[in-house]
Parts: sequence; C-alpha cells; structure tokens
Amino acid sequence: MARAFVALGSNLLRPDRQVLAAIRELSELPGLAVLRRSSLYRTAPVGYADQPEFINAVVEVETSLRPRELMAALLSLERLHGRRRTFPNAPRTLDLDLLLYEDLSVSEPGLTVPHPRLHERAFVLVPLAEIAPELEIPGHGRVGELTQRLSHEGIERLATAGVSP
Ligand code: PH2
Ligand code: MG
Ligand code: MG
Repeated sequence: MARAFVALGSNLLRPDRQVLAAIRELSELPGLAVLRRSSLYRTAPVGYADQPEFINAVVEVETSLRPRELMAALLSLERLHGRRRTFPNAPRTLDLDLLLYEDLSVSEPGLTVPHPRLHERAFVLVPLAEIAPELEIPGHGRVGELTQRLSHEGIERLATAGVSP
C-alpha cells in the first residue's frame, strides 16, 4: 500500500458539492481509502484572475494503485464531473491533482510528482498543512513551515457543516 496526497479544486457548478462528491467518489474507488481530509477552503483564483472563487481541499489516501493508475483514476473522475479542458488555468468543475506519492520523484509526460507548483501555492499548502504539517516536500521543506512563510490572503476555511445542500 502506498500513501499519497491529492488536491481537489472546483470553481464551477456548485464547487462545494463538486469537491464533497469527489471525496466520496475517491473513497469508493477500488484499491483506495481516504485516510484524512482537510476542511473546504474558499480561495481567490491564482494565475488567471478573471474567474469565480474556488473551493479547494486536500485528502490523504492509502492505495494499491500504482502512480499511473491513480492518475488515470483522477482524470476519469474529472471527466465524470464534466471537466472540459479549454485553456490553462481555465474555470473547471473539478481538478484533481496528485501532489505526492510516497517518496516518488518522476517527471514524465502526464505524470509529474511531486506536483511542480505544490510548494508555492497557498490554496494547496494551507489545506495540506491542516492534515499533514510534518510532511516533507522533497527539496522544499516541511509543509507546516512552508505554509507559515506564505501569504494566506484570499484563503478562507469553511466550516463543513455550513455547506448548504
Ligand atoms: N488551480 C489552478 C490555477 N489557479 N486558483 C485557486 N484558488 N484554486 C485552484 O485550485 C487553482 C487556482 C490550476 O489548477
Ligand atoms: Mg491544478
Ligand atoms: Mg490538474
């Protein structure tokens, strides 16, 4: 079994529901268990600013899927949520990014782990620090420390109980 971390993001068609449904769907994948999940966070868009706010979260999973199998499963869940790829950083119903997979380090077409922008993105690091502050990002340091150095502007933790139906 391997331990991995997956980031979730959505800013279209009830993003809070998209993210909560995706966490449930992840937990229902054969060969995968969700061990921990962060709160949901409302975050200002980064990169391409002229789009709605995002809902972001991070989960820790335990899986018998190999990295490429896990990536394929994530992409198929994105498609299930109607994801359309138009231009980089475009609004999306669901984005599932493989952040870390054990201590694997690979950079191949279609599979880059650790996620190349993980260490600099508050919308990923803040939820990750909630569930795994001691985690080491190879070459960059501990999640908790990286998170303290970043601006948390535009990042708001939501009480999950407040997610309206
Ligand atoms: N994802 C991006 C680009 N910008 N901004 C926020 N707040 N949340 C995201 O998930 C996000 C983003 C590319 O995947
Ligand atoms: Mg992404
Ligand atoms: Mg992605």
